[in-house]
Amino acid sequence: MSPPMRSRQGRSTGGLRRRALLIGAAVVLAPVFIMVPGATAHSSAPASSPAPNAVVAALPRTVSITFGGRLMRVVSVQVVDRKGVNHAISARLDPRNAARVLVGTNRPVAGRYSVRWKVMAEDGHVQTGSFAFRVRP
Ligand SMILES: [Cu+2]
Repeated sequence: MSPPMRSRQGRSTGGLRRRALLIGAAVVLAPVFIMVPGATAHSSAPASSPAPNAVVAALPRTVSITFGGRLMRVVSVQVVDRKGVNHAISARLDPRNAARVLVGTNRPVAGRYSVRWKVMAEDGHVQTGSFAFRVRP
């Protein structure tokens, strides 16, 4: 009768220790898991319209860039033609989607455009990048 009791006691002590270790690990790992969603805001290759390397019939009045996470603000966006002329006249966060930047353009010409963006992610990190598309003559 006494050996099984001892072994039961031993198991329960081991279980408690294991539980304490698991709780300790959870406390240590929690900040890592909390930081993961912020990391997804860092998208080095965001989706855009026009898409990177697209060939379109005309320069859209609005170029949009969609990131992997919410942004705090737009720092700057340029839509530059081959001659170095900037065709962006405005750049703002989409009021319906804080992960999207809407860029207003004017004076369209045919040719290659470079979109150079600089944004601040929700966690305060500034990111830059660029992509290009072409407008058919
Ligand atoms: Cu960040």
